[in-house]
Amino acid sequence: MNKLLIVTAALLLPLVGQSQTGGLPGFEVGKAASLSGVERVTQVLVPPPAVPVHSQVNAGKPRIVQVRLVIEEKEIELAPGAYVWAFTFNGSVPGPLIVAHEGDYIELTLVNPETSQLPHNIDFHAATGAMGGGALTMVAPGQEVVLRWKATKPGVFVYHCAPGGVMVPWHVVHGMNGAVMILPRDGLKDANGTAIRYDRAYYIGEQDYYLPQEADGKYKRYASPALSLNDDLQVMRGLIPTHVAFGGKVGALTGNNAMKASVGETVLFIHSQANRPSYPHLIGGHADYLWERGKFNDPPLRGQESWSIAAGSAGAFVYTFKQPGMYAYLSHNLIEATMLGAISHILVDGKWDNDLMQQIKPATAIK
Ligand code: CU1
Repeated sequence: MNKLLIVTAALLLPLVGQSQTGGLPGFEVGKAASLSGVERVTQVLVPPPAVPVHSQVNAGKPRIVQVRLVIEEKEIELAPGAYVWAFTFNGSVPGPLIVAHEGDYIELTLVNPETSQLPHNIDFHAATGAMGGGALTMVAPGQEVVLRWKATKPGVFVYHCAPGGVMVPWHVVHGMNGAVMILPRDGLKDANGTAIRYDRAYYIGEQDYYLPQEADGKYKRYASPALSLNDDLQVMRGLIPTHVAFGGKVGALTGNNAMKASVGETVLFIHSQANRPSYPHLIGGHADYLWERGKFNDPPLRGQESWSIAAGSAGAFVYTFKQPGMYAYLSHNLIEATMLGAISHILVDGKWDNDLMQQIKPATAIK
């Protein structure tokens, strides 16, 4: 009998060895499609507001898009005298935009260097299962992990760190979020199916911060992120941010840091907010085509003045600039725009069109 058991066990061992792994622990795992022969491309990620080089249409077969995110915890001065321990993907707040096409696979290597003090992971709103991948990507300092997920939904989507409980908002409001853009394989379209193409694209990640202050109003500064935790939570509980930055810092995209465009150019803007709503508006322009909820299977709205970005989502719009000058793209909660930092600039060159707007008489004293 014992001999029979040993023989049976020996026969079963190869089957056990063949069982699928890689899924959520505790569940039977189905086999992935064979990806042998599928083209692999490495995407070079860039700090926002830049977006990676990409094609707007990809009529070819789905590919595996390899990306690498290295976590960096570092103190930044987000406004004069206002410091925060930023938790970043690849060093930027927000993290870089990742671009792929519907049907592609994203293969992420997430690296948490030994120099980090905290564990981190990543939840992709564009992905399916395992807390958006958060349950399969937790990495302690000194670890790295590789996760592959299939892009089944076209649109723009948030990603963010989600290490559990109150750590989720704490990491998110310390900058640990970004966005993914999954383009339809045949590109963007209007409600009639007519192609929409853009000449350039910008990614604006809106970041709310909750900085503790001294009794005299000065912002507190901490020797490590953990030391700020209790004070941070007190401010976060009030739900009123001390800063709301377009880009990781107040003024990151204004003045000399303005985004650039030219009259006649069609620009795609992607805007994400991982933690609270926003109300974008382009002063002196419009959203010619707007995917307010950021999902490209929906027909875009046309000619919009202001719109909403839901907490934990991204939206996208295109605008063809018709006049030169400095534009402000902001949250039309004007208090947040002017007092907390929720504003960016776009410097547009080109020729003014008097038909669209003309000052008939300069300001002079009333007669
Ligand atoms: Cu994190």
